[in-house]
Amino acid sequence: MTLIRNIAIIAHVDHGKTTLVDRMLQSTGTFRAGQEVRERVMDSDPQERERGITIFSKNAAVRWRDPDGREFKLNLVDTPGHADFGGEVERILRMVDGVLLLVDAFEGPMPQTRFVTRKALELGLQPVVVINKVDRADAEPLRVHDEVLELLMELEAGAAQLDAPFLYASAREGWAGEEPDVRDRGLEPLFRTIVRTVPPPPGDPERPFRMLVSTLDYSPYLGRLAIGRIEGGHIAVGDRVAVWPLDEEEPTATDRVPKLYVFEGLERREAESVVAGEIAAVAGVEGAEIGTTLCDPVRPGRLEGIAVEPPTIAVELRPNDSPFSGRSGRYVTSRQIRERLERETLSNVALRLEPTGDPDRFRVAGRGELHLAVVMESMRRQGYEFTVSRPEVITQQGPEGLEEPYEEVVIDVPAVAMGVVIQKLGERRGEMVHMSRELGGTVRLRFLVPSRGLTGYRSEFLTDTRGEGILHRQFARYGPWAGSIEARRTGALVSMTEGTATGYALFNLQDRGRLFVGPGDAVYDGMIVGEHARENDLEVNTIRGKKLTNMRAAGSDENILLEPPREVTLEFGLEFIREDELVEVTPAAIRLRKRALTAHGRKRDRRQAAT
Ligand SMILES: Nc1nc2c(ncn2[C@@H]2O[C@H](COP(=O)(O)OP(=O)(O)OP(=O)(O)O)[C@@H](O)[C@H]2O)c(=O)[nH]1
Ligand SMILES: [Mg+2]
Repeated sequence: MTLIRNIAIIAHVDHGKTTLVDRMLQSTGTFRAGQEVRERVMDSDPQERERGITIFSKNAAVRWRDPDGREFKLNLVDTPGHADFGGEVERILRMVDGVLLLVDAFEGPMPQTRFVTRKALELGLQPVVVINKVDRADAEPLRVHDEVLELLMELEAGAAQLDAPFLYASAREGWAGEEPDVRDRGLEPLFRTIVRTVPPPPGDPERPFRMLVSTLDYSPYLGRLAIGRIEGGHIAVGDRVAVWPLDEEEPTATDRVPKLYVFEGLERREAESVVAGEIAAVAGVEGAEIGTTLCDPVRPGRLEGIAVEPPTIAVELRPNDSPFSGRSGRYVTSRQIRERLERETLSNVALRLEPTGDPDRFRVAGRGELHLAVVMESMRRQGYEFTVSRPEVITQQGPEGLEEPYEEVVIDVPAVAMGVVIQKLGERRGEMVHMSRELGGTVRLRFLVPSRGLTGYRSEFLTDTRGEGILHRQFARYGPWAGSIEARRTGALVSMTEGTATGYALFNLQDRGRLFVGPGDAVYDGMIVGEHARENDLEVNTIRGKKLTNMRAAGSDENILLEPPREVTLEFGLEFIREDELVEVTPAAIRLRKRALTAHGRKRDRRQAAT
């Protein structure tokens, strides 16, 4: 029988999880000799590669032999570290029996380190602490060791958890050791520590079959695959299984299993049967959503579900009604948008689709702007078209009145930029809760800031710190409504005509503010073509050409020096727009617009806003 260990790799963003998985795959011979393998091979989604971060949790598996010749199969789950994707970590923790907790040897525990550690400890999972990036010139592994220990105590780790082994590693260089200077044994010390520390999965193969669905995947031939750890019994191809959703009193359906898989390296390998302890992918079971239990239909039983923190911000999606609607999108109707969003919520467990009372409006709630932006970006790439409103925080009624989400913000800045950061976050109703000593010329500041106050702050922060600051934010808790917070201070440059923007017209506009369109771009009445340097909106003409009578300057268009327009991305749009503005999302372009598409309508909106 194979000896199995199921582990998740958890950490704050960028602390090296996916890189470590690369090395674990390589050092166990998962790749053929000479095979070209790109870096961070688990980050296989196009948006993951473009953004350089992990977005979805994913499974892989390696085999390792201990010095006594016993073979272990390690099921690994790589997870995202960005705070917006915390739901991806929460949903897979029920699939594992231990975690590799990675912590950067310079940065130390960060907000998301605390979040994922708390979740793992609460589920009773055994940690193995890996202080990573010890190769960094500024690494301080011993300081970080103490900080992690403090974190474990603060989070009230159990006795065994507090006793977690600490390893020092460089994922990039492919080594780990019990001491920071033991660098010549590859990852052997890591594998050895894992099999020694992480308990084998529980689960009696003689008991009735039970599996909690933690991940959904799709196969072009078989449709949905339900992935989870088998907690009892076994399952074989051809077996009947029952589906028991969390909120039902009994199983709602049974289905026959046409195919079964287990993980091997980066692939899924077909299996005839799978027993308790192993992570399986079960094909062909209708209604197997994340959090439902698959079980023996004769002796059914339900497993405890997956707990996921609630969303904190929401946007409204609607069909695109701009004059350019349908130019590039294939799916443009509210029914198509609704179906796509409903499908998304099946696997994106932290995303909620809420009714609005209007069949053409969909309220989509998530854990942060990036969480929502990634969903919308993938819809756009699949051919969907729609408009999105400004993100609003989700408030709640507390014992003392209205409450809104607050975030913990950790900032590393050069000491000289400290003043402006403290001032700006103060204006945004942030409160500084901690300031730590300088490390290599930078200071670490910790704030508690209403989420609302952080909208649009990141770009200001980068300017204020000349790109040298690092900012991390993480939902902390709900707190009292902080009162009014000033939103964007600048107005919009609004096109008052439909047509094609000309270099001449744009040249004459560019000292009014920052432009979002370039010559040749199509514009329409009500489209936002730039940010006005002043507070009010300015209606502008971007399509006017040079008068033909002006002969002397004719041809001088080539001499026009136009600054390149600001690229409008989804994230930028969501941060930028005000209440009376929308982001238009289409496969070909992302545009910003006023809600009102006529000058008259915009005037009316302004009057309404003023009263
Ligand atoms: N110096 C150094 N850099 C490392 C090490 N491990 C990873 N990195 C670098 O750190 C960056 C982030 O690495 P990833 O493996 O993507 O980090 P991650 O934890 O998977 O990030 P997310 O999944 O987005 O949370 C990359 O540029 C890596 O090359 C290491 O041991 N030493
Ligand atoms: Mg990663």
